[in-house]
Amino acid sequence: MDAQQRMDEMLESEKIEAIMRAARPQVAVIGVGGAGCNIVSWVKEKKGGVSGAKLIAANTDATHLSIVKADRRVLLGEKTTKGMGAGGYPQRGEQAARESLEQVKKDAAGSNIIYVATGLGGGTGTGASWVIANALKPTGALMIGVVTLPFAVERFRYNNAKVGLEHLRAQCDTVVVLDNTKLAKVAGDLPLKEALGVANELVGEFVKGITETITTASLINIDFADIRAIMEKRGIAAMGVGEAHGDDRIERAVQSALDAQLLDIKDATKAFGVLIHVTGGEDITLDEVTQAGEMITRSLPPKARVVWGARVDPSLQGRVRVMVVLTGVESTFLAEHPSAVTRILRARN
Ligand SMILES: Nc1nc2c(ncn2[C@@H]2O[C@H](COP(=O)(O)OP(=O)(O)OP(=O)(O)O)[C@@H](O)[C@H]2O)c(=O)[nH]1
Ligand SMILES: [Mg+2]
Repeated sequence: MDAQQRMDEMLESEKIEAIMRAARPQVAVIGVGGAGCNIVSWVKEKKGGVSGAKLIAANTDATHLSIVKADRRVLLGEKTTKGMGAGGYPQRGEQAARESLEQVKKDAAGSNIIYVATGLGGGTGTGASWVIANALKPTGALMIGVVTLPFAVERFRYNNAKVGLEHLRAQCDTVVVLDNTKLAKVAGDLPLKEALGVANELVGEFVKGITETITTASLINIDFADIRAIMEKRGIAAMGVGEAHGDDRIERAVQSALDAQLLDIKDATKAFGVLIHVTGGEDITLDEVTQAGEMITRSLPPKARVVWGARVDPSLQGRVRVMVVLTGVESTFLAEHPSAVTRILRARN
């Protein structure tokens, strides 16, 4: 190879690198309220962040915010709540968010995918998350809400959570809903603090797994266009996760992802799109990934649109993890407990 050829090749690879960088979607994860900030913090601390994503923690509670790990921290509504939290009042969370929208917009600027993560039921997350999603909507980013529902013992928070979910659904392309009560059951009736940790981990894994399958070279990559196709304007999504090791690990992981009561199987047959995400240690094989895809698609309606990706995570050595996200499903929570807002909207139609 002569000098000229080497030069040409160098220029070409620089060009490819530059185009790749420009084509890679920018991602922002905004954790809102106590739970949302804990989720962001979990990802940052336990997982070293998300490659290609900015982690933003937003809360009205200054004390909590001071211990949160994130790339950016935003104190919401300094005047409204004086750094003392929204005290369980979503209206206060809403007002606090409005006061601080410029800062949030600045921090999330240039993002193509925005995740808004929150625990519904309190004041800040419930009131501020949809206001933030609404303010960022004009950027044209794909807006994905990821929320947990209150525990059964927090029944008094159900109505707030319902109203918050309805508002957020109206502002997001898709809202992935996880029920804290079901989550705790699947996790084996752990004490509250540990059950919350499991919830944070699950939401964190969802955000990190999917984002990195788009932004970094993976075993099987997912395109931004694929994600858009199944998430854009799809309403509610449900999610299941299964993990296994040893013999027939992939079958067992798929089975528990589909069995986990996190998913309502009645809804599964109505799903518009399915995202299958497989993670394994260095020893995972392409055969296993294919097998997972086949098993899951077999249990779904043939017209469902399927997107799948796979990634190696060396820390999973010997284990495989399968995550299934069903988009365009109905929320049993909203259907079973229509809130005042739903009743008013229904009466109007
Ligand atoms: N996944 C998860 N859920 C949590 C966590 N902490 C609380 N929750 C749930 O999230 C709901 C809202 O709680 P917080 O996030 O503390 O409330 P907030 O949004 O900060 O609202 P205020 O404190 O009233 O301003 C609770 O009712 C719980 O169901 C957590 O660390 N992780
Ligand atoms: Mg709080």
